[in-house]
Amino acid sequence: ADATNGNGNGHSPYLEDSRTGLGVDTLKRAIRNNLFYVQGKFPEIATRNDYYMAIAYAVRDRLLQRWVASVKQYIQEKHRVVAYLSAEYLLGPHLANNLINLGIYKETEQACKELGLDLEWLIEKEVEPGLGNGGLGRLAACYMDSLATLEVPAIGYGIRYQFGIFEQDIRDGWQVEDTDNWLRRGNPWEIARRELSYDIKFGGYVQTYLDRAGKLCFNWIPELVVKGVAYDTPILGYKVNTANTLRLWKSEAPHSFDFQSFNAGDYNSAVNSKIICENISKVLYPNDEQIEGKRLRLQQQYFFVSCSLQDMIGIHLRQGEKIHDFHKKFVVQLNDTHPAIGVAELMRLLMDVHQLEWEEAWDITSKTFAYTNHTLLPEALETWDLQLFGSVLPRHLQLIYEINRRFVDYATIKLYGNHQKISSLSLIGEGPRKYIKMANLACLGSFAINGVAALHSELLKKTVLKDWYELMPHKFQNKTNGVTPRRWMVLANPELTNLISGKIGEGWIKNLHELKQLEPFADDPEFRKEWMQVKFNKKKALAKRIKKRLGVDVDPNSMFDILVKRIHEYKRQHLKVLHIITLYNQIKKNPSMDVVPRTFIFAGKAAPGYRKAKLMIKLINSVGEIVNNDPDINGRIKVVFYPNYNVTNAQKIYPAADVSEQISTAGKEASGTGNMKLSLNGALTVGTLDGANVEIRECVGEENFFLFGLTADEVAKVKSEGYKPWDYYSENPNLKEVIDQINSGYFSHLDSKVFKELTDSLLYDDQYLLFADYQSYIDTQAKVEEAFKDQDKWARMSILNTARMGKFSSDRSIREYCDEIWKVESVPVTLD
Ligand code: CGF
Repeated sequence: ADATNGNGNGHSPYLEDSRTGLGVDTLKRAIRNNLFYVQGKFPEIATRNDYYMAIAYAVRDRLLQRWVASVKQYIQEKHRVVAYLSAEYLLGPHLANNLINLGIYKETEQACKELGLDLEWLIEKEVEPGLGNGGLGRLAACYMDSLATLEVPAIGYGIRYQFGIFEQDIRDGWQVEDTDNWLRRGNPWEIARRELSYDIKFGGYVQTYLDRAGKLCFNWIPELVVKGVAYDTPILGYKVNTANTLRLWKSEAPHSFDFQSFNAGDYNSAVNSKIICENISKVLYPNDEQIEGKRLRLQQQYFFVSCSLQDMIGIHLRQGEKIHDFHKKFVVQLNDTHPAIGVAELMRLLMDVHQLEWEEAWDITSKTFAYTNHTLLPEALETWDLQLFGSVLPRHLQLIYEINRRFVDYATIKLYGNHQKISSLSLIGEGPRKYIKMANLACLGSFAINGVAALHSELLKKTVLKDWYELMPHKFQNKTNGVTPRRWMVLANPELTNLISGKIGEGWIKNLHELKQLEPFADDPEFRKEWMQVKFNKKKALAKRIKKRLGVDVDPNSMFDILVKRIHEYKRQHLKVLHIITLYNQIKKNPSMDVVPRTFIFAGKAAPGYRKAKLMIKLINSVGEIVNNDPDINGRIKVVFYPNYNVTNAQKIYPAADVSEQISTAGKEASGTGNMKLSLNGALTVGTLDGANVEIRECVGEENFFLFGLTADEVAKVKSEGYKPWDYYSENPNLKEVIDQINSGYFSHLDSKVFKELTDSLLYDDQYLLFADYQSYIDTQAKVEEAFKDQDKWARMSILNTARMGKFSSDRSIREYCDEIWKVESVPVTLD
């Protein structure tokens, strides 16, 4: 097979298959028609965006047939449905993905060509919907893809943020943020369902009264009512007819204008309520693994959860079913605790709106929800100040008190006398200020609780959810994360896709375990050559982008050593910097030394309020400035910080990686999913035994993985024995030299204060044990360098990495969720 443009066994994932009934000519006509009828343009005056829109609408039309058929069939046949509740969906651009899943990439490319257009150039025009921060939101997007591909009836519910994750620029080495106005040119992939809206209450107070039968009733009189309007995006599976719905809620004022105030001459308050309502879905909070105890954030969470539950109940009742059977129709997955308020909201809806008694309402609720935990950082577990909570959701505060009262009664009997445990399990935290513990609400209200990698799920049971595990062990499960091979291989790396399919066919795209069949080709010198040629081409393409974006020349023959993810102390980007400076010092002392040329590529966003993370970005850029321009180094090592890491950029970076850096402190990263995408694209991992690294290493073989650092148990032990980073610093001359150099201002134009906050935190605290792992990391990097010198051996290891990644498809994860938690089945959709 031709590595760059062949299509293997005559099959290509880009070739239209017979079901779609689409040919090049029809597509051309559709594009021309859309340009005229939708954009109101003709070729002479059409812009690049006009053509992008014309193609997008042509493709959307092809999706709609499948979408309508899916909805119709689900309604008629009344299947059990998964509702995935997530405050974030990091979808990435739609066009290319939909072309691949429809199987019409090649046809569309040809149609464009015949119209004098370059499809790739138009694809690049798409502004991605960045409605997520990082791993958690991207996981939700991969899961939506797999649910549809596996033909499982599912609805994704979330928020249609007007502004997604900020755009990052780097100025003078510092991160600067700009708003992400992703809707500025319109969004051809969504359909506004204005007829589908719900009223959401906030604030106010609760009236209590007895009804005629003497039953105690509650009437929530809100201070504010907001309207949630549904915006639907079809999510098509790969070469199936299933197109599921991603339903995102936009907040609006129930009446767009307060005419009473306006007529009374009070223009400000007339528009004020509109602004307050619209603010709720205005912007995504840019924090990953950090809690933001802000009123608006709580309002966002409640807003989308209430809209979604009301919507589900509506669907259920419209199908002629009884409210009592709600949990048989829907299983609701809580993606982290952000939607955990759903537990109290479903109780409210069942009791206050649908008049069920407490016992039955609780029975239904606790059979409906399942909860995925994504973090081991205790500080990232969400809590809400009780007073704030009560002022936003007074009725829910009452319900939570009552849920808790009943639970504490139960726990008191079960855990007789163990007050400490009972208070740790309580939904309400005591202290100078009381607070609501959302993880506890999620654990209590869910029938299943899962971690996202084997190690993470084990550690949950021993640490942050220990008491829950001891009380309710039957609820605990593990569901190791996965990534969709459609976006992360077929779309991001068509060259490798074709090379692989040329040898083993295309089955692996839907059944990633089939990649195993590649293993024997690792021994084929010709295949190894082709494999490395694809890698080289991808590195060349990335080098070109780096040059264009940053003006830095990087050599595609050098080792591309890649560390891309959110910037966080526990992810230890600064450990990588310590390695780079160590290497720099070695070369400075011995300029003629034989060193493998390396390009260190970083990318990632820091939460705007996270000072140390922003300082880490500045450090990377400052070191780059010195290293890249030092004549003694002579280009042998280069440091690049690629700005604005998002799905679009990730698709360009992963395929070009030789080395994947997964260097978090063991016991801190729940799973990681970048580690999977990089390894799938043939990168070799340098990693700690953390998150899913553990399972990746098991699968690819320890000889194809560069392990370093303390284990999670060792980390705990070192800490409990009184960790003293200063000792490591004073006893390791290379480490000392590096830290002193940073502190001397060597990388900051002799300003010795710039990085002091960072170096002080390492010297006197070093929560994430960089110093303890430093030497092991340096030694392992020397092994990486040695291995890279033998390119043929490296190629073998790289092929085996890809070949053994079968487990890490999100299809496998979703299958497990379906079988072991959700109890839902595939429903193949038929087209009329
Ligand atoms: O979720 C994360 C990521 N930061 O979004 N967590 N949260 N919260 C974890 O840190 C990752 O390890 C994990 O892969 C991801 C998705 O589960």
